[in-house]
Amino acid sequence: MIKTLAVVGATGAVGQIVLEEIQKQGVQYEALKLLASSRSAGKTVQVAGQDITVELMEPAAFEGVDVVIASTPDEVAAECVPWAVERGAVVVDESAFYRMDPRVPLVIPEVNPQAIAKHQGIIASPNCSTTQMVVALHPLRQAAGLKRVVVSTYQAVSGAGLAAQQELLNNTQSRLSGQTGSAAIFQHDIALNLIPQIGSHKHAGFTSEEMKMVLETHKIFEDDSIAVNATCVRVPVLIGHSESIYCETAEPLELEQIFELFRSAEGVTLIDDLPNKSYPMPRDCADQPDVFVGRVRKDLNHPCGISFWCVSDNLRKGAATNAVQICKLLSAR
Ligand code: 2RA
Repeated sequence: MIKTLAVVGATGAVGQIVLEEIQKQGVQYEALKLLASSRSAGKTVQVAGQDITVELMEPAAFEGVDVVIASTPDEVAAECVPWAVERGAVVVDESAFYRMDPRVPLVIPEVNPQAIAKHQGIIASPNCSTTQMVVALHPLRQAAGLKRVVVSTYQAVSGAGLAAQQELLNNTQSRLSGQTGSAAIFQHDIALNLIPQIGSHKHAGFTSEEMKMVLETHKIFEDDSIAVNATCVRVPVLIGHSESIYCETAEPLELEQIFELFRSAEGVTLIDDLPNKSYPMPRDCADQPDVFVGRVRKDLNHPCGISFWCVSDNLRKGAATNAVQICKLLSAR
């Protein structure tokens, strides 16, 4: 049982789902504090039938707090997470700011729950596009090792926040009425379009989002030898990131073994029936906690090559659900 649990960024898109997941996953706490910036402080939020007033996120607000779940932009996390840690709290942070810090475990409870034992006050939750890919690859890697991954993502606009969802809706309406949409949040008009850029240029022609998929995968699996190659694309979908994943295991697996591994993997749901047009699609996977896998095939030319399609709600398993699962792990210790 956690004595005082604080949710930072409680009024944001992910923060609201964090509050829902805390109840759904049955996280036990004595007191719940909601913290946010001055824009949202003073608002009232209903949690489990109770009205809670959002308090201003400032250093003193973390006095007496035991566990924090923080869903904020990187620059806010850089400032406020140390306020909580200095006052003795353990922070589950969803931003990218601390993910690659060697003192900070990067945790997906289905994959590397043991890593939380090494925390020094901060535990990071991975990027949404990494999380769903790693959850899906984990059973294959456990059974047959993992040498190489080539992934192309089809990422929903909600990964860029609530205003980005509105931009897609407004721009689609503009396009349908023959006008040009604006590009305030995205690099180009996203309506009826695809944008092969998420984040900024980071390394050797790869974007920051693509490099997150490489580096975070290495850190979670504790194996820098896995060759990961990512292309990240923004698509005009509201919720649910999709990924076309090709991987090569170290040992060959039979197709039926691969199906069985996906069927029995924790946090994975297999939907694979091509003749009956059954496979995961983002609209069906929204509001679901799992990582969905389908279109599973063996490479026609390589005995260890496997292709599959992977979809997950980026705001849930990609963010809030994973963070609350980490919080549950912490409170069980
Ligand atoms: C996105 N992965 O989809 C990012 C959010 N962390 O924009």
